[in-house]
Amino acid sequence: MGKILVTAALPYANGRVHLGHLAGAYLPADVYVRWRRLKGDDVVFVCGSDEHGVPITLNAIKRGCSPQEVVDEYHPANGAAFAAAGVQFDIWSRTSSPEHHALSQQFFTRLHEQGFIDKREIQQLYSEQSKMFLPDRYVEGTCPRCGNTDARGDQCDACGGTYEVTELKNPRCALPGDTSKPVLKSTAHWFLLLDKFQKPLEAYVAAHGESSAAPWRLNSLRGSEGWLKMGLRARCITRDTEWGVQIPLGNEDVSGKRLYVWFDAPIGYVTFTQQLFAQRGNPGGWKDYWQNPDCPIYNFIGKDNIPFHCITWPAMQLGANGKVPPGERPYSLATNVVANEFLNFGADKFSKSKGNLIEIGWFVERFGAEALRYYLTAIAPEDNDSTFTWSDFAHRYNGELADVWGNFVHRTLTFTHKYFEGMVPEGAPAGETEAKLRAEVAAARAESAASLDGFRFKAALGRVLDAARAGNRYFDERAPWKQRKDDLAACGTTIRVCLETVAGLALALRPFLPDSSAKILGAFGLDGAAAHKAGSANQDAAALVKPGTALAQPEVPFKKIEEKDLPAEKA
Ligand code: B3M
Ligand code: ZN
Repeated sequence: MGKILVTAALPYANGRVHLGHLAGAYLPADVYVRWRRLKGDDVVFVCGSDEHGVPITLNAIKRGCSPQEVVDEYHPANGAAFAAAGVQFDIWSRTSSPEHHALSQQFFTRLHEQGFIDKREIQQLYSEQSKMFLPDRYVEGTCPRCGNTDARGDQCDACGGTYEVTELKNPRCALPGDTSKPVLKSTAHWFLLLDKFQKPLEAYVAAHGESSAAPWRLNSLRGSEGWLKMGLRARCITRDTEWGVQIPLGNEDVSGKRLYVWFDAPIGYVTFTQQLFAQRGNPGGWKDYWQNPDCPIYNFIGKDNIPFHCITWPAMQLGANGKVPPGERPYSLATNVVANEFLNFGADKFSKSKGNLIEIGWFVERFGAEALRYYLTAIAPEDNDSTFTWSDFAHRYNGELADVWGNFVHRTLTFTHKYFEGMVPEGAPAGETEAKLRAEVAAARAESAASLDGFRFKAALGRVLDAARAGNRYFDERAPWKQRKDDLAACGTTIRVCLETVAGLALALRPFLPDSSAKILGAFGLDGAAAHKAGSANQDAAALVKPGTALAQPEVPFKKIEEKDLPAEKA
């Protein structure tokens, strides 16, 4: 029981967030937050739009509008999409706020004053046709690491590598209508001297290694180890652009230059926490999360963000910690960087530019948030990329959520209403078979809890479904529709134990399926959070379901999806 801080990657406000984003960072983060809250922890969950950088300005150029118009459109749209999926941030803020600009400049200054930032004259790609420098995604070309010919200027989606734009092979301009060949031109920029953090970062990553008490997932670990092995090099943290945070160097010519988006974006996690506590009337409260060695911090991200969260951002924090302002303490580094692989759509990547994304709001309108949360957790890309297909979605939703869990809940409650006046029957003393099912439910809850603690969301959900299958098997074996005629007391026992199973598993499903679980628990007159505490203390769902309790009328919790409701596989 304690304070914890959870962050989910700040999505660029250059387009609508889609199912790939949700599965990659936001849904697992939300499930984890709900889980820790059920356990009684004091959780702060922050997120918001990343409104700077080339993804925004390039989109603005393509659409012929200002970057501000782009972010003003997508910031609220994306906030609404997450809300529709039941992802409940404590704050949904944006990096364009003056508070965020000020804090980003403070970080820069703290680092600069200690000699962690250096000015260098460098060669950058430039378009003679568009009369502008071409940072990051303004150019595309061949990845210097893996040879992918569709690599972006600063990062390759195929191998996850990041590099300086000048390392890119066969660069071509990504601006619409600009067919000129990019040329090199010299320009002054500021570099973060990552090499100065090599040793402390090695210690940081090693502390979360495979044999440590709480190891990171292999993707974060291997990525970080790989970077450290290559030896950290200075990284350019400014760009030739008019859009972004001003470089806070009064006596230098910084016109036409701004901080690199990946410098300011992670600082957003801090800014948003500060804004949240300011809103709560406790402006200093953020420090209890960011500058408190007893408060763990968890970053949920997609795998393409690993180097920035495991190397650059901790280096920035370590550097800033060398010069702590009065009234503050050093920043804590993340306890875990929970990175997911990608969710693909059929044979392709979900991609804004390829136009094959599935919007969250659109999906929720058709199939509901619980269907979405169930399926995306069931196929969570935790260790490997995974694939969304419409047929698999229908198959898993119908076959598991509706047929296994929904059916078990429904048949149990319906039977109770039909033959026991809607009240939990007393029944006869339970026998060995009942003890087995109770043990299975307790084991499922305990194992699911352990998986949640270990960020294994897919396993945590699957374990509960297994127990629901056991519930259905028990119901079938006992055949209460027959028992009722031969031995009413035995029939009562069956139904009582099934009702216990329903309540126990609904508790375990709360982080994943908050709405339906609350409804099911509500039918028992159980308030979820309190019931969870009572139930988790002794892992005994039986104690929650007292004979004689009147149950509300059941509803079909999960309506089947029919073939005709599904879009064509590659819509
Ligand atoms: N905006 C990249 C992305 O949306 C970036 C994340 C920032 S997290 C501080 O994947
Ligand atoms: Zn590559």
